[in-house]
Parts: sequence; C-alpha cells; structure tokens
Amino acid sequence: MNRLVPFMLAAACTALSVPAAAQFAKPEDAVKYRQSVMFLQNQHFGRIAAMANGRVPYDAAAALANADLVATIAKLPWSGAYAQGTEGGRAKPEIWTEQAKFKELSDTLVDETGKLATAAKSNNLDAIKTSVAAVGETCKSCHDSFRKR
Ligand code: ASC
Repeated sequence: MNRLVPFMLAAACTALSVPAAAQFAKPEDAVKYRQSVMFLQNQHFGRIAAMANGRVPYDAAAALANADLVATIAKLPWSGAYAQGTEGGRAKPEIWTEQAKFKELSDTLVDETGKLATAAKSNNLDAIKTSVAAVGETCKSCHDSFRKR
C-alpha cells in the first residue's frame, strides 16, 4: 500500500495539471459547449430583457429566476471552452491573440450579470432596466470584437 502512494500522488498531480482543453473529449465539443451556453444565455437574457423593454409584463419571480440563470450561465465557458486548440465556430482568432482584452470583457460580463441578479432580487424594475442595458452593451462589445459575422 505504502509503495503505491507516490504513484497515486503522481496520478493526482497529472489530473490537476491537464490543460483546460482536455475538459472536452475533442475540440468540437468545446465549440458545441460554448454555442450551447450562448443559446441558453440568449433565451434567458431575452426573457428578462423582454420585461425590461415592456414587451411582456414584469413578473418579479420570473425576472429573478432568469437573472440568476443569466448570472450563472455567464460564468460557464471561460475556464475551458475557449482553451487553446478549440478554435472554430464563430470564434474569431483574436480570442487567442488578444487574451487580455477577451478576459477583461468576460470579467465584465460576469460582473454586470451579477448586478442584474442583484437588481432582480431587489424587485426594482428601474434597476433591472439599467442592468439589462449594461449587460446588453457588454454582450455587444464582446461580439463586435470576437464573434465572426
Ligand atoms: C442577446 C443576444 C445577444 C445580446 C445582444 C445585446 O440576447 O443574443 O447577442 O443579447 O443582442 O445587445
């Protein structure tokens, strides 16, 4: 048993140091994952944006549920779904050549969607409207720089 310990530690260290790309069986899976994330984000942000824009009546519980989902979904793809070697889909090569800018915009999204969830918790439609606009701007500025048309 004791002789196995070094091997077990080595195996554990290897598992921890596997590159993020290896979270996915193949690069296309990373592309599929981030497209799925963006699809869900569009659905749930769309529902709260519709309330903010007055296209559907404000419903505090639905706004909160959607805002919480948007904030959670916003955190999902940044640690692996854009790893080196996963180029493809509508991702522009600039994602990998301008990583600091990409990181800054993704951090801003996490930040702004967190504020949207806080606004929804406070049941304040004016704050939700302000936050929906800020999140929308954040989506747009990242897509303008990093998403292929
Ligand atoms: C969405 C969606 C985007 C953003 C953007 C906001 O629902 O698919 O790309 O919001 O349109 O400006």
